Amino acid sequence: MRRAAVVLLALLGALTACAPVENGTAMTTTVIPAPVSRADGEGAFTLGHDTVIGGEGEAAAVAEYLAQSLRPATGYQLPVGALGQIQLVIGASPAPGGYTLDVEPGGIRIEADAPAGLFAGVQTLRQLLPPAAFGREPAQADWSVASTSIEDYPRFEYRGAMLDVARHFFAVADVKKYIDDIAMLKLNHLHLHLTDDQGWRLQILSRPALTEIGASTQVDGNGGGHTAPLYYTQDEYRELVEYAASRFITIVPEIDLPGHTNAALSAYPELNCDGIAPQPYEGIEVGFSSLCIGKAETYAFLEDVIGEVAALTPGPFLHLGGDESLATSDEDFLTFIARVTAIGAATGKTIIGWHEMGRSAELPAGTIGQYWSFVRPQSGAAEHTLSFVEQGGRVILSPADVAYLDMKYDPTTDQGLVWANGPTSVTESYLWEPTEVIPGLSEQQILGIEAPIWTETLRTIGELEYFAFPRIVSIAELAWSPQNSGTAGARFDDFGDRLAGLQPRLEAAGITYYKAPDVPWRD
Ligand code: TNX
Repeated sequence: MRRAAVVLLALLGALTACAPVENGTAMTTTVIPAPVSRADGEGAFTLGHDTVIGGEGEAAAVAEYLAQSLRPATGYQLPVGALGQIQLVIGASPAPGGYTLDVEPGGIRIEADAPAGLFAGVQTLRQLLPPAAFGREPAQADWSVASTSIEDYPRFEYRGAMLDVARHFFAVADVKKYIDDIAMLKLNHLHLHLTDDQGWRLQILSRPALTEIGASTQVDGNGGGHTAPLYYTQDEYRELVEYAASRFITIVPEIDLPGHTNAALSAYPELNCDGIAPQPYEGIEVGFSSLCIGKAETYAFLEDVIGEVAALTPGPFLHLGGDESLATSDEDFLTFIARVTAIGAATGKTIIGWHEMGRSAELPAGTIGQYWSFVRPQSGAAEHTLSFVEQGGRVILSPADVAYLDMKYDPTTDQGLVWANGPTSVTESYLWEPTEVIPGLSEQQILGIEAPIWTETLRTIGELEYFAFPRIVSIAELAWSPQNSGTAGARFDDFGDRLAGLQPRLEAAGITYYKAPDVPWRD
């Protein structure tokens, strides 16, 4: 059975190998997210047994990543040295975060002013190779890259995905796979929604009951299948931070406060105004829990938790939630937000909050707002979002009706939710313009775009991928590529074509995806 699968894979590899070659020259393949500019040349560079990948100093780790990504499929040794036919160079970038990539028959050169730019260039190069390059098994292919010259850089500096590990827990290996999936799309932040009513997923040494009690459940109980605990130890969290960093992805931890806190309230009775701990929660309602705003114990708790999370997290951001605090009075909410954001800012981190946090006029300077209303803002949402800008901050856009990956694709999709204006097709996920969402919010005030995936109905990495792909590709392109001024129809035709080009690569990479009817898939 296993052998048959390997033979089948090899055959598939041989078939796909023919695809990019026409009349002996490698055919142009498309890149997604679309690069800023590209001019194709004559001929092709072909990877072979003697290919060396060159990269010194800060370029060495990226060169090693490229070698590791290509060794399994090509079977070549691809040693990394100072000089190679594929050369990674720290030098100049066309713009921050960007790179240049030149492919000629004699060699390939990627240049950037920082390793993150080289890494983006490497992701482009992987897409210029035959699809089998994404596989983890030896494949037969003509490992050629058509001559081209690319200049590329991101439109927005923050390009994110969010994963809710609270409603359902995802093991370290699953999160690593998701990190690899998003790295391919040049996303550079992974926001982990670590706490909610249904579970507290990060060990806090000074508050052990948070995970001893608060991590005992998830939606629908523990599913019966979990033998390991439903949380990350601090070592496991560090492992995720490091793995993400090796893909130039910054982990953004979220501790959701003051609502969405039933798990914490069930672990520490003193956080409740009546001193009585509620039962752990396994449903999917929102808005029923709140920390007790008036108690000193609440702030002692927050000092402990926020101190540990900040110390564990090398990245600049700390997300403190603030959404859907429906069980907290307006007055209490404002008192709480001023206090908790001050505790957060005292750690040196930049605070991020869901847009409701903008109800407060006492945010630490530079606090970032994350907008999660619709492409046409619902009441109050635009105003609350602009409040962050008035207080010296910027905005991350996650409009729920286009960027929430947990929405159904259409009414027949198993699982998924529909509250955000009904199902979200791939077309809808792509055809919106970030600067048109909030009147008065300029391009410079937008830090970036993020695609959250909430997991009330999603249990496995395959299910996550199925809901994410291909809509996360839309979000990644909106975050990276220059604004395209064509008509909606022309823009989606161009995007759909390139998405179809990604299909054999997703398959080679073992990424589960939805064969959406609005995409012109090639098979
Ligand atoms: C809204 S968006 C939520 C989450 C849910 C999600 C489901 C936001 C800040 N809160 O609590 O999981 O909808 O799509």
